[in-house]
Amino acid sequence: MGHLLPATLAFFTPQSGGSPNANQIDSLFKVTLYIALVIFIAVEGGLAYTLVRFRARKGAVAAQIRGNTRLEVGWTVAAAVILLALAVLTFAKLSSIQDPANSSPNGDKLAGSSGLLYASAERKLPPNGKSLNITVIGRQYIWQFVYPGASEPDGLGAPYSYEQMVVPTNTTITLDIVSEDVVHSWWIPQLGGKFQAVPGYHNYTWFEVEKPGLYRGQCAVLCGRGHARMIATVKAVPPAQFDAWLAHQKQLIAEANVQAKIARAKLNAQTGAGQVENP
Ligand SMILES: [Cu+2]
Repeated sequence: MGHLLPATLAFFTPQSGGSPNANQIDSLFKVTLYIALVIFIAVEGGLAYTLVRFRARKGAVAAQIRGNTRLEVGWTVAAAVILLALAVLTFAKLSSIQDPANSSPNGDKLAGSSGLLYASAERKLPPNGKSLNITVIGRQYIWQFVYPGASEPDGLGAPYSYEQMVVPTNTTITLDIVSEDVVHSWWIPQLGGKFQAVPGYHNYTWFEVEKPGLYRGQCAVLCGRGHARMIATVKAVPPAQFDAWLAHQKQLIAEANVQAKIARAKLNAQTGAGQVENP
């Protein structure tokens, strides 16, 4: 029974618990919800009471009331005060939702590889300037994630993964969200709000996962026939495990590229150079 109320409320409130910004959104929502609940109960209770107390009776004559200045001024001022309080609270919390915070002390060290640091005039960085930046690329119908660690000066050779993003726990992750074709929408509810991936534009957000685990999401805007299959998961693992995974992923991609190069050379030898793309 003690779990019933929190469980019911959780059904009506945003998912949270994955990242500090998602928790802030959740607490803002709950403040508004509780105020609305009190007003809802007061209004509906008053209505129900009035219906019963002043129901039609034989011989009863209804009182004819024409306005009540004090009451009307009262509810107008009260509504304005509530609105103002909610606005002040929202703006007070907004920066901690939008702006990335520093990683926790036991997060990934983000040291040793300058590729892990990212600077941009538009992107907001944590106060210490350090975050793990991942580029989220939306395309029909799969999400691609590009991690820092480009091996070539033009930015190529960076490790990447599809559908599942792997991140270190307790580390500020900044996202650079782009699209290759149509508008998609990046959304992992437990890790914060929705962000559109719009062709030609960059959108930025961030999160920090405390607990290792899987956080699920789904492209949140209808982007074509395969939209339903455009799922996304974020897998949070301890920093050491992440570093090992990233190195392994990089190695797998390098090996696959070597195999592709051999296959291309073989095809070119059979068909003549220029017959195969990217010789
Ligand atoms: Cu999509």
